[in-house]
Amino acid sequence: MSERPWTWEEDGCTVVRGNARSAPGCHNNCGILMYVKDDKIVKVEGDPENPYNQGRLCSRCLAIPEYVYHKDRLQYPMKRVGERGENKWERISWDEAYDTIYEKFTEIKENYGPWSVFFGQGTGRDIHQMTRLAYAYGSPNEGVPYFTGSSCYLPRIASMGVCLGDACVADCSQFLPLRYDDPEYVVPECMIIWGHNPQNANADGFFGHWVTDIMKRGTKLIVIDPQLTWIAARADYWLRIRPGSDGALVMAMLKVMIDEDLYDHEFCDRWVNGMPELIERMKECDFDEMVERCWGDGEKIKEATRFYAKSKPAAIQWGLALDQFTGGQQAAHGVMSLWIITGNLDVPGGNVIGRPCWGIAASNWTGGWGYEELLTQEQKDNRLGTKEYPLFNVGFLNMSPDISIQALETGKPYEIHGAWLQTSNFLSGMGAQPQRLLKAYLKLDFIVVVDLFMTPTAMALADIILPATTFLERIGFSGLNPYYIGAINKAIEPVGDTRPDQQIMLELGKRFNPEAWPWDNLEQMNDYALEQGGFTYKELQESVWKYPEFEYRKYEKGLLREDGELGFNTPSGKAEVYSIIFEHMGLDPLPSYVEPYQSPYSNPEFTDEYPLVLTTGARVPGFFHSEHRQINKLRTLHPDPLVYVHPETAAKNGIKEGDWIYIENMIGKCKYKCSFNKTYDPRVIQTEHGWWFPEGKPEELFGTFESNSNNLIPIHTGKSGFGGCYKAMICKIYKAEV
Ligand SMILES: Nc1nc2c(c(=O)[nH]1)N[C@H]1C(S)=C(S)[C@@H](COP(=O)(O)OP(=O)(O)OC[C@H]3O[C@@H](n4cnc5c(=O)[nH]c(N)nc54)[C@H](O)[C@@H]3O)O[C@H]1N2
Ligand SMILES: Nc1nc2c(c(=O)[nH]1)N[C@H]1C(S)=C(S)[C@@H](COP(=O)(O)OP(=O)(O)OC[C@H]3O[C@@H](n4cnc5c(=O)[nH]c(N)nc54)[C@H](O)[C@@H]3O)O[C@H]1N2
Ligand SMILES: [Mo]
Repeated sequence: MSERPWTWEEDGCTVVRGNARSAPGCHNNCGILMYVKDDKIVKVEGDPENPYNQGRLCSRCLAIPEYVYHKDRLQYPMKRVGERGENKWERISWDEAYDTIYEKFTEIKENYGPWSVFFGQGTGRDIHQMTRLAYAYGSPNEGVPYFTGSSCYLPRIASMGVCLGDACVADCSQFLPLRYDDPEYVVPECMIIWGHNPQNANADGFFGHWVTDIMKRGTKLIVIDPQLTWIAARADYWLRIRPGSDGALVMAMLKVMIDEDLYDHEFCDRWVNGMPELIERMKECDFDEMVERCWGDGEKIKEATRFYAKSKPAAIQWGLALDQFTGGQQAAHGVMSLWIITGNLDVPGGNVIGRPCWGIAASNWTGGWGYEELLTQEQKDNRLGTKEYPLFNVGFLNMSPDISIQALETGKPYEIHGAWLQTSNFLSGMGAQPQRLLKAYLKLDFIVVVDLFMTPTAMALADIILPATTFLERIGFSGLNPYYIGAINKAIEPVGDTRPDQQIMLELGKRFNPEAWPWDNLEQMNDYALEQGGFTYKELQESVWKYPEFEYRKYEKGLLREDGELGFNTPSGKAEVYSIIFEHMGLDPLPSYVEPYQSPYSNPEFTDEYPLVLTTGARVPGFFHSEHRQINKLRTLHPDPLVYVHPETAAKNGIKEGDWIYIENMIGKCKYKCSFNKTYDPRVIQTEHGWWFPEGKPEELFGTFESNSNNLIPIHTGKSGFGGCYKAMICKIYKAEV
């Protein structure tokens, strides 16, 4: 709570305080001051009093006035009048749009069953109502039905859910409104940053600058990354490994922990399930082989492991890399075992357990709002992937993307006929083998896209496009993080004839099942959701943010289990380095190393032709996935799609810095501009992701297949159904003709 009001007058402007949210896409809820004159956003600033970001904002938020008033923003609903992809559209009213959607989706339901419509979304946007919309219609198939391996955070969430019963995050005091000044907080002595670039990404509700904040207070870093990032350059240890081999590194580290007796016996005896089995597994593990596999330096790995193990407390902040190879789930199990066996679990400055504030889940990660009461058993049974991949049943209500793609392509177990696509431009960003996905989606009878811009996906597939608003044009509450709930306070009226996503779902939801949507407007719907916290939207609006009570060491206080017993919400009641659930599912119950699907070791026969290891998608500051390419302020700083190549590797292939090059493998090829980076192993390259060219031709889908490294990424997941190949493929490079 702040002493200042939520709105005031300043220099001829009305200042509205709020918390940022989507659109545009972002994983954060930064405190923001929006300056409004004549119902127009003039500028935004970070709110210095907000404990989350303490006044700081990134370039994307600062560029928001350009985004809100961009000439390309969709202004009204449209229907397609030419062929798909022909760029022929006609303006329609909201009523006509809703009527058509109701009619077409009802027809599909009657002919093929409601499960034949997918409800697909992107990452971290503020649309948790979409599950309810899907369920009100009768479809259990909600999630990311084009994102092989659910390759973002869900593999880690699933592993934590199974082994810990909860999700953990590195503690930078973010649960405490007093932050670093709270006497209960302890600054970690050591933090491992694993496959993650906090300053560029601010991923999953973890604000990157917190790492710099704790470094100023003494924390020393170990960074695990194939490139020397800004943060790696400031670390005590930078472990440069081969992309996709993180599982080998973590096995080597666990081996050191066990062999050198560096783990916390007292904690393990009381709270950990499976230490004897882990010790046994480590006897079989060959340290040198693991080091060789990850292209690491054995001595440095030993030193770094000792440093982490001896630091009290110590935290691990991990990133996307662990989700994006097929052995990611097993590697994640290994990484979390590090923080478990060192006793850095749910202690100040360690890896702490976070749950939705007051149980109010505004997160769209795992689906669920209305699942129990709105779906029939038959509908639930038709959720795709639950039989093939039982891990989708443990706390997860999403469909499996890989089985969804199979259903699209083969009609098995049943045919798919329609799709509601809200917040995803998957042909440019999420989708591996995007041209294969395009072909599969073109078979559908009816597709609705809800977005703010005419994206390649909307252009290629939409039969109806609905224009959504930014967060400045609506009310709501932010709840993607487990630390606090912040008000999304409307600063201006919607631009043109756009509507908030939440209102669109409320209005359409009412058509499918009025009883499931008993609210007259967004404020009532928000009040309903916030009821559990004991406050209304109006109260939240005025206080701008509210923090729930927070406690460390919840397992010692009986706060994690429904039965009120001490311990963790797992079958053994303990933190499971040996997972009883994985064992039941026929998955490896212990951490292990799984070689990526395609690599110099799994397919040595390809190394002559494709000698380089390819990783993709390291975040750049000005773009969120495929967004912001039309925002001049940001694009000027980063005009072209870049591939990062070691100068020696470039020279060997006759390539100079700034040349356009082809990157190619057995799946496909793409074209990027070469940028030198000496910090990679010469055998490794990295591309950016999410590129399309809004300035390009709509009928050519804005060139989105040209510089799209997903052309080289197969649709292929791991044994558990989690983890794709985005950060571990093989390839070759050569100069492109100009
Ligand atoms: N090669 C490679 N590919 C990757 C990755 C990688 O590392 N490498 N990363 C992957 C990861 S981790 C993820 S999560 C995916 C992300 O993939 P997506 O989440 O699908 O991201 P975008 O492609 O940007 O598509 C988002 C679309 O939603 C629109 N949008 C933004 N906010 C809102 C909103 O509030 N409402 C509505 N209606 N629309 C909105 C945007 O304009 C944009 O068109 O990409 C994945 N793709
Ligand atoms: N500006 C911006 N911010 C974003 C996004 C965005 O598109 N733009 N996307 C958001 C989303 S959805 C996500 S999931 C997060 C992701 O954010 P992060 O978790 O930070 O993930 P990346 O930036 O993809 O990769 C992080 C680091 O991993 C390294 N890396 C690549 N391959 C490997 C590997 O195999 N092993 C290891 N150990 N490291 C590897 C890369 O070089 C990079 O420095 O960012 C979120 N924030
Ligand atoms: Mo992501």
